[in-house]
Amino acid sequence: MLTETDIDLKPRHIAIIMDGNNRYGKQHELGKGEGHIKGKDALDPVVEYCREVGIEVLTVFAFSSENWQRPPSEVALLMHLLSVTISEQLPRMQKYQIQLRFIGDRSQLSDDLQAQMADAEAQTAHYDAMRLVIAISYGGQWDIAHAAKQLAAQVQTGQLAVEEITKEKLGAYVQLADEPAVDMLIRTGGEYRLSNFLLWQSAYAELFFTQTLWPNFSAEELDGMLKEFSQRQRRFGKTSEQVASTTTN
Ligand code: M2E
Repeated sequence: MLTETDIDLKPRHIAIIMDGNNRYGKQHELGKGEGHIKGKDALDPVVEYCREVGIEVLTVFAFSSENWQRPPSEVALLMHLLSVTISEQLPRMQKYQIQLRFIGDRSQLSDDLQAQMADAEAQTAHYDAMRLVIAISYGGQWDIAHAAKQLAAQVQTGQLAVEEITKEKLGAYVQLADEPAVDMLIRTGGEYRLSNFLLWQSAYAELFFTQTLWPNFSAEELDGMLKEFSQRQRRFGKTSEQVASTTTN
């Protein structure tokens, strides 16, 4: 686990692309979709670890805007699992005092799921040990276009001049504008892509990729990544000469 001396070098906001559920299912000869069920349970120890070490925000990619193009049976299963997971997570959120938030295009989701999400957010709104953000029907390009639309509407009504548009103004309308920027982005499952996740929010994130399929990912592996993160941050604050001149960085 993390040591005291690492404490100022840990990320405030970790984002995870939880990839590899289907490949895990195939490797273990599970039925169709059962990899996602395994994947659902892999999140719990990661959440507990993040809370334990004092991570402020953990954002996970549960369902992307591109996932709508998966086979209808898989989409249906994922929607069902999302609903089941929210119900399962609520008592855990209370136990650990974690606030649950959702980002993404909710208009694409069923009325029932939208209501369940709003209810979960309301029930956990006052918990302050950590924020767990679930990205559902989320895409980074959708997010930025959605923010641009808000500014465009202000221009249209004359509240805002075109010349006044800045990255700060646009950044105030992207999802999670009220949270610290992502400083550590992890992708499991062996692919080296961002897949349209938090594009704006991850502009300066340290990137971590692992071959581990999401259902096999663990708090131990995350702990190793946090140690690597703190070492990268130490190097970042120094010149290459300073790094070369120290034996223990
Ligand atoms: C998740 C959803 O692929 C998804 C299936 C459902 C579970 N899952 C993976 C999530 O990411 C909702 C909550 Cl509250 C927590 C995790």
